[in-house]
Amino acid sequence: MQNDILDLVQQRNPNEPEFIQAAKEVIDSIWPVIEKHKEFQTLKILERILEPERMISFRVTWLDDKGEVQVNRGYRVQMNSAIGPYKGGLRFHPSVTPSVLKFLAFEQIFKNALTGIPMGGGKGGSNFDPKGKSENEIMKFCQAFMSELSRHISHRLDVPAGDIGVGGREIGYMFGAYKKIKNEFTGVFTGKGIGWGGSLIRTEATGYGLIYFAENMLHTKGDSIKGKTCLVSGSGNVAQYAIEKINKMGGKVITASDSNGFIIDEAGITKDKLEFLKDLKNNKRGRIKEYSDKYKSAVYHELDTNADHNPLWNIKADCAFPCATQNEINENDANNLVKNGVKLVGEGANMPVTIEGINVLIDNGVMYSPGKASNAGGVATSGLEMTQNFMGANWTREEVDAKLQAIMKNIHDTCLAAANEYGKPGNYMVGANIAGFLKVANAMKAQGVI
Ligand code: NDP
Ligand code: 2IT
Repeated sequence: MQNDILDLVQQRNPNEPEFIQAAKEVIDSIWPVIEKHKEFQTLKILERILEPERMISFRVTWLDDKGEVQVNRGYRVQMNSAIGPYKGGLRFHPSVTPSVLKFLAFEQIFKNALTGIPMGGGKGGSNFDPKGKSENEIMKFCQAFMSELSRHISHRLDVPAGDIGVGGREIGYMFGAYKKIKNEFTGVFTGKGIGWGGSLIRTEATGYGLIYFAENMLHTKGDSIKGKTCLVSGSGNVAQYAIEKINKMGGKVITASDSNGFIIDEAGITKDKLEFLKDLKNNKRGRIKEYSDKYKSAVYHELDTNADHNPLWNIKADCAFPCATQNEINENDANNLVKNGVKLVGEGANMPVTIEGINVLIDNGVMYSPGKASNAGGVATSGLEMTQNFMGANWTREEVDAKLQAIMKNIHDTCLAAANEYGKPGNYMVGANIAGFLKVANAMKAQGVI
């Protein structure tokens, strides 16, 4: 029966390895729940949750600075609306495919359920590559993308936000285009600028939330981030604010990366260096290599994409926070982390550790948190932004941060309680999948066969 469902997923979604990987992890984790709740079998809840409610694919045509016509593909996966309007980010990256967006939308269902805020699961994006594009080209692309996506979203139906390649700048252009087309000002996006409907702390929320979650994990062992040496990958939104919070909590971060390579700075990416990194990545749109040109304490390593392991994960440290992209830690990397004494791996990215990698970590007693739990602070704060938009309110930094901390603690405790109840104490992956699934499955059951 369990294998029948996985076979079905494989047959229905051929050539979609990322989606199948995410599905397999969830099916395996929640199987004891399916066995206990026969009604979920009769109602085919699992089969339904694995099928997007709606998937939109569209052409995006735009003119580049040379006056040449460019054609990209845009998507929105509206995966599940059992507990609220579809909610999830948009990714602009050449690697975007239906498989990648379906895995992200699928994970988003459970993540959003864990936040305790009523939000369904969705994700979208385009194979558009923002790298090397002018400001004008980014704006033109965002407007062309919205000329179609605007038909399929609204503040009550589907509320997109940022993800890889989509930050404050892109949200601004897309929100502006939506407002122009629809002739209405609503909270149809989150991650908006402060002063036009955005929430304080939303920019910081994913990285901050990740470290709040890790602190909760360490507290269960009477330990804390203070004094810990940490590895971080990525240098975008999630990585930057994870580094900031680790520094604030008394830890030290010695790595950061981009798709070309990584830097090791044994002296730590301290406050001033982090400000340089933020300016480099967010304003100058530069490469991580420039960090080592500026700071002599750092060494740059070019990434070899054909290698069977990533040397970034082969450095002595206490904690590791993958914050770049999916499948960036494989089985070999996980073995290297264990060998180097890493005691905690917290996922900032979505699905950065492969299934084989997760097994190595868990089998070796490494504390491991899945992205759908530990990176949920971003979407949770998006939920807080939606609430403020509906209320017409603007909460202070302190108010939003306090709510974020409470949400991360609640997700942490919920995962542990579910893992305990199903005989897997300390297994945050099983706990997150079960707790998220139960919430959505019960809502689907209540709403009938639709
Ligand atoms: P950004 O675009 O701000 O940064 C992405 C970073 O990851 C960049 O350093 C980028 O390098 C690197 N990267 C992207 N793709 C690859 C790749 N294929 N190989 C190696 N490095 C890569 O994105 P975010 O920080 O927002 O997102 C990072 C991760 O966190 C993603 O998995 C995202 O889904 C997840 N996430 C994001 C949330 C958010 O609120 N933004 C919320 C929850 C999860 P380069 O500059 O070379 O492209
Ligand atoms: O993966 C994610 O949770 C995000 N990219 C954030 C989604 C959101 O709607 O804030």
